[in-house]
Amino acid sequence: MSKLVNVTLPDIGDFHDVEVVEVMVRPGDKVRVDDSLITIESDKASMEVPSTADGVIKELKVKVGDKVSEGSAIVVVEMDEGAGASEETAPKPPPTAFPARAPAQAQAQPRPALAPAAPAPALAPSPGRSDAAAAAPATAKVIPIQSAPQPSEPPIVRPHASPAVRKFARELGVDLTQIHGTGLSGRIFRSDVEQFVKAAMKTPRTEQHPAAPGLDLIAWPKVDFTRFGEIETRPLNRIRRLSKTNLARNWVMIPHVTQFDEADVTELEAFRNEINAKAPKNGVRVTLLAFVLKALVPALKEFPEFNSSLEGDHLILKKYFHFAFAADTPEGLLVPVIHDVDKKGVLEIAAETAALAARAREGKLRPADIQGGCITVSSLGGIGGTAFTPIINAPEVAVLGVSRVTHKPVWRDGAFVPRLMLPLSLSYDHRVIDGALAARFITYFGTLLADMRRALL
Ligand code: CAO
Repeated sequence: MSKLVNVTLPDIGDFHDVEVVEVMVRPGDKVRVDDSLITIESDKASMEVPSTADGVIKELKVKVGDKVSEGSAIVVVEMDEGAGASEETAPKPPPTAFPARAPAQAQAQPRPALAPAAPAPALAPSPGRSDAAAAAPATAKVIPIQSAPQPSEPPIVRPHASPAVRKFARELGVDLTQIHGTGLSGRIFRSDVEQFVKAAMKTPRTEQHPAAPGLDLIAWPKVDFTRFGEIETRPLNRIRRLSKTNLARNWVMIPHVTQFDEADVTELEAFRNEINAKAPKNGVRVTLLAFVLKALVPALKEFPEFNSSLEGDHLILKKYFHFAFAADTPEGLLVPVIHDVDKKGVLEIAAETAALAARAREGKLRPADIQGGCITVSSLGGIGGTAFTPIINAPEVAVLGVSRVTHKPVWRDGAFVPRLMLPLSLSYDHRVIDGALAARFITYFGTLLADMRRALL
């Protein structure tokens, strides 16, 4: 005897019309209680919605791109009578947060902080009816994956663990990705976290890998500013909170060196103005950024170390050319990625840059828009300044800062001639790139911008 259970989206706080960014199951798939069904993503958080029933997926009620809100149907699960279901699906007793499938989960669990799940009243299926419409709603509990898409972060590998175990690990400062769970498919239980902590306590400190080894800093100064005058306290938004921790990590963990240079873009600017004079025809306004991105392709081909990531004692050299660029938005700094720049022309790159920058400012970047970057370009040329020291966007090994072009007298053939010079500030990871290599790279890059025909060679 089987029954159909409608798994629906629970209360996810103030979020409405949240986008489905991933559907992890297909009709016919077997699912267990707590297996993830879909991922939803708002501008504030990503969350997984797990199944509340053991059984077989009978029907998908959503697809990628759909917008869902509390109560939206997600899937219909065909359950064997007597098969496992979370307490949310059972008429009695009142639901606890998680099913009792493992000792660590048997107790009532606190709700995840970002997405409180309000269990819906449990409804029994209509007797005698087996169609999806008659299915009993079973409200799923969403699990926050991350509070925001992280600029150019590698794809998130999310360990299997309940929110309570995650909370427990968080409280102890344990990184769940370091633990191999003893549950099914590596699921991590509270006991696994405890074992991990015990083992770590026994390991000599020198063998451990703390997030910032060797940093023995004094406490941050605590000052009562009100003693000195009027103040206003403004909470950091999500993007600034993420930037704060990422930038701090990158700054302390990567030995940065910044190499400065100037590229002669006199001819390039003349060409760009010519293109833009035809802008209505081309339909796109080309800025220097598009040429900078395009010229990076031959530069990275010539100097592959700049298209790499450091992993332990290995250098991962990438054969693809996906370039990130910093975009200044009202919410803070975001870093969208243009993929396959080597396969695109300057007009296409310019159009895509503008579209991505617009999406970033509207808070509409999709996860794919911010992943896979090889190197970042940070252009402050439209604003001003002569040079700056950009911070590398880990796990990349270099970031190219671009400042405002200015006319400068350049000594040529026995006389000063006015040339349009583009200031470049290249920060690089000195563990991967030697100073001489960086100087060669930036010099070569300058020759490409001075004569873009070289980029075609
Ligand atoms: N020198 C002089 N003028 C420049 C220039 C340069 N290097 N680069 C761009 N400009 C001009 C453009 O041509 C454009 O002029 P018009 O309006 O006359 O056409 C104007 O400046 C504005 O350009 P833009 O900013 O709209 O476009 P862009 O392609 O140059 O840059 C983007 C796009 C998204 C990178 C930019 O808008 C931005 O957000 N920059 C800030 C990045 C940032 O915050 N970096 C710091 C991060 S910490 O490292």
